[in-house]
Amino acid sequence: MRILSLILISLGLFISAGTQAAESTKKSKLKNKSSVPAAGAAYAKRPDAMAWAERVAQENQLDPKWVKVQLAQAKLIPSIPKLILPPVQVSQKNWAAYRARFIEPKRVQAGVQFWERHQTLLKQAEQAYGVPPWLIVGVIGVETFYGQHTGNFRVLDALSTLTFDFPKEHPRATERQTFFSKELAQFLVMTSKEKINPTKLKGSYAGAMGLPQFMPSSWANFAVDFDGDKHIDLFNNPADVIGSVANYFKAFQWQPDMPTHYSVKFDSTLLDMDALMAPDILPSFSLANFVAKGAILEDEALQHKGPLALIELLNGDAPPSYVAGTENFYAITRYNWSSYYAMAVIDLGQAVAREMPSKP
Ligand SMILES: [Ca+2]
Repeated sequence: MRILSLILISLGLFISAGTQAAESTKKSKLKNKSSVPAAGAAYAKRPDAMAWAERVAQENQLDPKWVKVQLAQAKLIPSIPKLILPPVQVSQKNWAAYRARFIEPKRVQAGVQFWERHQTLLKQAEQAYGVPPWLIVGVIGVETFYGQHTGNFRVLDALSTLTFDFPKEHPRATERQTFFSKELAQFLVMTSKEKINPTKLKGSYAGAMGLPQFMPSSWANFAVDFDGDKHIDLFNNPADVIGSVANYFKAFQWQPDMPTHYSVKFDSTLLDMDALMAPDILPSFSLANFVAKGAILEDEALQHKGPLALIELLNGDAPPSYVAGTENFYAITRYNWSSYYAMAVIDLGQAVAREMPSKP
């Protein structure tokens, strides 16, 4: 995500596993420099890489020779180990600033064009998976500006660097290195299956790919061939992109017709902020319990059946923003583990929906 910024990464909000956008947050900054990343030494001469190739080929029924030939072409990208480290200075989170980066006229306009161009596919995806167009449009807009920023790193180089040269000083080095080793294996499985030359695919510095920035494991588990041409292509095929994002949310329990969040105020005489904040973004409170702890809800929120979470979005020195998040809000955070990300996706999707000439 991926995935965008400073603020959130710094708090480790994006340092998650398995979701496409995770850890790709810094990519847009890099992209702006439009630089082709400098490549360092090749992995052809690294015994650890060749031993890895042998093992992974066996585990995944790949031809060991083919895997070695691919890895031999992979190169260390010196900037990536630095990018994956948590920043030294923790900057203050600022939802208003974060939001302004995504909900802006050019991105909204690109969203309107995307929606109009793919209206039929978006409707088909809603019928097949129960996931509304605005959500798919919001995700693809936040992730890659509708395909404008899909990443400049060769995925093979990025994942090899994070597998064989993961920075040891990272606080969760072993866990993260293992994660990327599995992603590299999945990447080779996917390219072998699709008969794609692995050196040809580009993505984020963390290996997130295509319009929806799927990591290889997400590609393996959630990507779908939505146009039935026997291939899954998340780089060039809008049907596969739209179907795959919808399928991802269905897999993470998106519930049709449930709102993502409600506005919330507080009753200072009842307010138990510590209790309300304790479960973080995980919906844990019944409506009655939520209200008993000092939350004030209105209108349709009072009819809500499922559990709720109090979502806090910091605004730098200004007062925080709060909403009552539902299970659908939580589902969006499974794409990228951040409430700021989820809220940006929702706001962008809704902003695009409002600008659609024929109201969807
Ligand atoms: Ca397809």
